[in-house]
Amino acid sequence: MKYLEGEKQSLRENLKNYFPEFQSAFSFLFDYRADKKFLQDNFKQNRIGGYTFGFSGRDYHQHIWDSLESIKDKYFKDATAKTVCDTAPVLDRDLAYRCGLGWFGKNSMLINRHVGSYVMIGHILLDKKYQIEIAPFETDHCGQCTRCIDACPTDAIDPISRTVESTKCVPYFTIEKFKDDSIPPGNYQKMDEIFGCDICQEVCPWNDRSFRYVETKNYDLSNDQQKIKKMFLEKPNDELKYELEGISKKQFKRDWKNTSFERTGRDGLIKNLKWKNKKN
Ligand code: B12
Ligand code: SF4
Ligand code: SF4
Repeated sequence: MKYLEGEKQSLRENLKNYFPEFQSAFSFLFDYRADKKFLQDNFKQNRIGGYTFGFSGRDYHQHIWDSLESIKDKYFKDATAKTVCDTAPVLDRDLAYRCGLGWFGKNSMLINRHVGSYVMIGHILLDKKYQIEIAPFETDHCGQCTRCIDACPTDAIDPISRTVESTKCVPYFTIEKFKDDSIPPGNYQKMDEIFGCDICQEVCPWNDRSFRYVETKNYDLSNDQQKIKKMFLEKPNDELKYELEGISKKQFKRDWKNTSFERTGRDGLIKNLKWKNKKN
């Protein structure tokens, strides 16, 4: 992934390389997941990464940057600050771990005891230190469980190092490698996933909200979610591919502006679907 290489790589080695005034960070988890019934009701034909749907159908970056900016304006007016989520040369999981917000699961996700792993991570980096109590590092709560390793359809999780081999991971193939049409990993052709993958999270007991005390939200769909559902989740693969081929790149860009699908664009999605069609 180009955005992790070269200069970005050395920036990520130390927060001060990216933000020289750095003194402290506040780390936040943005919970986006619904319960099983909600998924069954909505993910009918195809499945997409939950984060594409969970922030009312909007691209999560904008939502999180806006939230962090308003927290910054309210509580950190007197400091020089940077609000970051995903795209900055910052190890988001590592920083959240250092803030005591969770441990690294065997699937490499940051898991929080109270909300599980269906969270996106954002931070406010500051040029001041604050006198607050810092949560201790979270201990590992995976125990002997191997559910995520067993369930991964492409054997992307290395059980020894507890890391994910990106090139085998479905989100890499479907979202990052959107211009390169080489052979997809493992069982991709047989999977329902067309954009991202949540399988190693779905099987994780820490995300099983049916017996955990996580608040259930009101799951009325927003207009953007309805639109995503109608376009991507209800149609058989060949029908969806045919429809996408009938839309120009520009039109697709206009239609799906401010959603996660902007990243791959029309062609990236067609590429993902092409492999599904080979199966038929
Ligand atoms: C590149 C990237 C990907 C790549 C590669 C992932 C990978 N294996 O690294 C691909 C495209 C495959 C991917 C997939 C997904 N991603 Co992604 N991705 C990133 C990104 C941009 C960089 C990750 C990175 O630097 N990886 C390099 C490795 C070395 O670092 P790491 O994964 O951050 O974490 C490891 C280290 O922190 C290490 N570690 C660090 N310090 C220490 C200390 C100790 C003591 C130990 C033991 C370990 C340890 O252990 C961790 C686990 O291996 C981050 C955003 C960011 N800026 O960090 C999001 C991020 C990791 N992705 C995220 C998400 C949500 C996903 C998906 C769920 C999306 C989806 N539904 O399709 C999948 C999950 C796949 C999986 N099981 O990991 C979230 C994770 C949230 C969470 N709760 O953990 C992040 C943090 C974005 C965000 N800001 O919220 N992603
Ligand atoms: S996201 Fe999917 S492909 Fe990647 S490690 Fe998890 S289960 Fe495997
Ligand atoms: S499924 Fe099991 S091993 Fe994998 S992250 Fe969850 S608790 Fe850990």
